[in-house]
Amino acid sequence: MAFCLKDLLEFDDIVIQCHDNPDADALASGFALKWYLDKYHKKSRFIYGGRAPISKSNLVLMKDNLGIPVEYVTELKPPQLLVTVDCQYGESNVKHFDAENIATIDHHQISATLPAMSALRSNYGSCSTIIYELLQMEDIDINSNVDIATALYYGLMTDTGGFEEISHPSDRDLRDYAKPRMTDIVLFKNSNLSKAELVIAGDALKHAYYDEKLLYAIVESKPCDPNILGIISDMTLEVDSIDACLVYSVMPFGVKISVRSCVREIKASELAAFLAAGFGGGGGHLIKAGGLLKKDLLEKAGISYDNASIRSFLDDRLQDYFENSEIIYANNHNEDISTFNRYTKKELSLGYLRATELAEPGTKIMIRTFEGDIDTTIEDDIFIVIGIDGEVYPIKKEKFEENYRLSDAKYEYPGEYAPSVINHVSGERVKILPYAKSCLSKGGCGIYAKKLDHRVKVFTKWDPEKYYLGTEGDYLVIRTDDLSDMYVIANDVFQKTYIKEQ
Ligand SMILES: [Mn+2]
Repeated sequence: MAFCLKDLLEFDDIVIQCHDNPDADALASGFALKWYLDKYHKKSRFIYGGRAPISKSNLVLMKDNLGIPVEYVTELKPPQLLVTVDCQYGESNVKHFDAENIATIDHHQISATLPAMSALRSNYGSCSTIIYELLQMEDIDINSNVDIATALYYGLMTDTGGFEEISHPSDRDLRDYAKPRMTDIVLFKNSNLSKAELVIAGDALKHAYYDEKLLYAIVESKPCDPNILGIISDMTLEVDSIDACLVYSVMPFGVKISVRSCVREIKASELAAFLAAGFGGGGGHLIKAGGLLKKDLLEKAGISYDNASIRSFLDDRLQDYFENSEIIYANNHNEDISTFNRYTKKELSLGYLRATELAEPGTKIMIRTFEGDIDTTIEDDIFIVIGIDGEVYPIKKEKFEENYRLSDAKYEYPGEYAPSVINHVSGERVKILPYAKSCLSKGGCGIYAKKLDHRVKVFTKWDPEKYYLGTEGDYLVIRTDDLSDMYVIANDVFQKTYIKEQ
């Protein structure tokens, strides 16, 4: 059974703990969780340990204005249950307290074994988003308490660089759903930086390293608020001879990174994910992205946690990224297909529904999926197809009938984020899975494909703005009936979708 908040109600003596040096996301998460426990008259406390109580002005304001009952403690009588939020028990930035039982709610990469009671969603932008979803599962509306809505919104905002680095649809759901007190948000936002931090930004920029050949910059900043990193990277990217930059800071708990790119050959989100792969997580958008490499995971991999080692590690990763990526512009590219094999598409079981089941024809809607938001208009002849990985796309009736046939089998959704549709007129949100039925894709379409042994970015003839990334193990694919139609298919999707021709 998946973890839900009700599980916590089994206990009577509960302590919620967030990481040392709490940030807004940690404060918001603990605050909302305590609010939930209070509703059920459970005795609970919200605490944190570490070197010192919070002093950053935006956090002090947040605590005071929203009435967050958080306590700085140095000792704790072992509670019956300790719930860690925005962190995991036993991590180096989480002060150790004994407890009879442990639960964890966190959005970072797993650093050790998780307790049985845990909600860990590593690809979420904030822990606030997880708490929002867990509350929603219990039918509790965060907007019924404006202090809670404000805290969760601000928690997500600060953990995703002012929403610029959001990538998960659940994060977009919280951003769009929450109704915060905007005067507070504006106030917190403008109390974010101290004069000392502005000096840190200046110092960091003074010592920027520029790679004149590969046109990137790397900047180390002293430990500071992650927002400062975003400000430094925004400024660095504006330099005329810079295409991309990495700004980082070695914090007590991990290396915070901020990545920017202004060329189509580098997606900031992908570069951030690449730099953090195996050590934490990174993501965001084409131009702006961020991430975290956790101290515990770096040390586990034998990288010593001092500034010089971190720098040379990041330097190597960047060099690797820039030197070992092949770029293909499908429009004027001649691939030697003699090294490719021929494959045929298998018949696949998918889901579909008619768009008119969701709203009246003519209604403008937004389909929210794992890959992003798609705007479209409901029409009589529009079908919505749900692919093998849960990806969702609209398709014309004609195309649907040509490429798919209906099936009587019960539809089962394969993805993790249940796609929904937002009606732009009424603002209403409709889950689409209850309407989904089964269909089969007709097989037969032939391709040439080759397994990749290096990183490749393909600009297809359809979209010259954005590339498709293939890494080792993925497949480079060319249509047999159009050799200029090249793209990349991820290894797992390829195995599920294609079969080698005899
Ligand atoms: Mn967080």
